[in-house]
Amino acid sequence: EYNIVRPKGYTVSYHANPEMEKHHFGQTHPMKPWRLTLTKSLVTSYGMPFAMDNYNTRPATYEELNSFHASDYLDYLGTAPPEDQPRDIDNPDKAGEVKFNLGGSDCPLFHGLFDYCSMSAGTSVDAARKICNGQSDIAIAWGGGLHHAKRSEASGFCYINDIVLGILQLLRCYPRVLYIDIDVHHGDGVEEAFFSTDRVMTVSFHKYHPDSFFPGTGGLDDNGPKSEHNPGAHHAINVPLNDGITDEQYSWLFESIIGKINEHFRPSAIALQCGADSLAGDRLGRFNLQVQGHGACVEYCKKLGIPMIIFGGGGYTPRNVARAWAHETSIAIGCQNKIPEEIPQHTPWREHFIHDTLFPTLEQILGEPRANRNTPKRLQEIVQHVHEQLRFVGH
Ligand code: TV1
Ligand code: CA
Ligand code: ZN
Repeated sequence: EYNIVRPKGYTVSYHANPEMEKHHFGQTHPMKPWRLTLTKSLVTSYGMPFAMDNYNTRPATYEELNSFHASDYLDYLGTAPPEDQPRDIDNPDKAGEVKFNLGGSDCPLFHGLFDYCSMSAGTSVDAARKICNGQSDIAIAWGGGLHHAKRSEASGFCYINDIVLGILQLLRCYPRVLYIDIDVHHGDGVEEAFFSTDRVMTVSFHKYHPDSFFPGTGGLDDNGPKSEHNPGAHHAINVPLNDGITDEQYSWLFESIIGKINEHFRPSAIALQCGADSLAGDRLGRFNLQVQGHGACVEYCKKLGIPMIIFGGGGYTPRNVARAWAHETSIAIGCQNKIPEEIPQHTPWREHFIHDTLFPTLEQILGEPRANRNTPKRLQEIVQHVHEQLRFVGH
């Protein structure tokens, strides 16, 4: 009814597995897979599926997971009993859980965990394959974006690093991949996975406060292990930020930094992690970003005209996550000016979208905005540092 049509000259694909949404990390855990249902509900009520290729994705196979993750880790992940289940009398020890960081409060062992992880990874791997074989120009995988998972370790709500799996697929057909991470947390798992290659450049924007904000890594000077024989040196870029950053500051930083990186590194594909916990009012985040400022990052990347995968990630206030990801889906399609700001009357769970609009104001979201602790001088210094790093990259 909004006359949303396929974009001219390029293809957008949407990759999701609705079974993922039914999983629960636990009553009070901040990660709510149900936010994907809310996102799909908005995307659908605006009529966006008509303008995209929609894929119901399969779970990733063991071999696909094994392209990054260690076998002993995957085997443990596949057999560890859920927390509330009495453990096998013959195997009562928790050694594996300690070793792989499973079963704590951040990374609980819940029912269907391995299926959930395989489905998330499946959406990202499928999205990457569609980009590789030229069937898609912008592939969307909101169920992925789990950037903290390590080769043999779960971390920060992430068990399988679907982004690394996706980038490994892209590297089969593209010489250079640029990874960009706008989640409020540092994208440490992806950064570490590609520390030793100059074919992947990683850039994370995040809140940085080593002793009080997870994961504590990602300082301005952390640019990858600097050794004579490491081609990956200088290919990790970190943008450490303080509480309360605004749309204007963030867009300026993003465009100054990504613009310069694009000139020097000349990526042949982009992997963009769109964690929505960088939005104002997030349960875990600390920034003052609005849906518009978050979406401006997607818009800027799209305008570079390079094949791109868009992943989800964090985001702990489900109504804000759904607004941002629906808006960003519309940017991918190029229909953002055709859809009304007001949430359509027929949207399932419309009552969750308090304020009835895609673009609530900071006052509506927060009441009193969070104090902005980012000075213009510091932001200038950050851009300056990044530009200096880039002298070591490309030509
Ligand atoms: C259960 C119930 C788990 C309530 C976890 C916030 C909870 C957190 C919970 C929480 C919470 C974190 C740490 C401390 C490491 C721990 C998807 C030394 C109210 C990509 C992951 C953040 C972010 C992990 C993931 C962090 C992502 N913050 N309530 N846990 N220990 N963990 O600080 O980047 O968004 O907070
Ligand atoms: Ca980040
Ligand atoms: Zn996060």
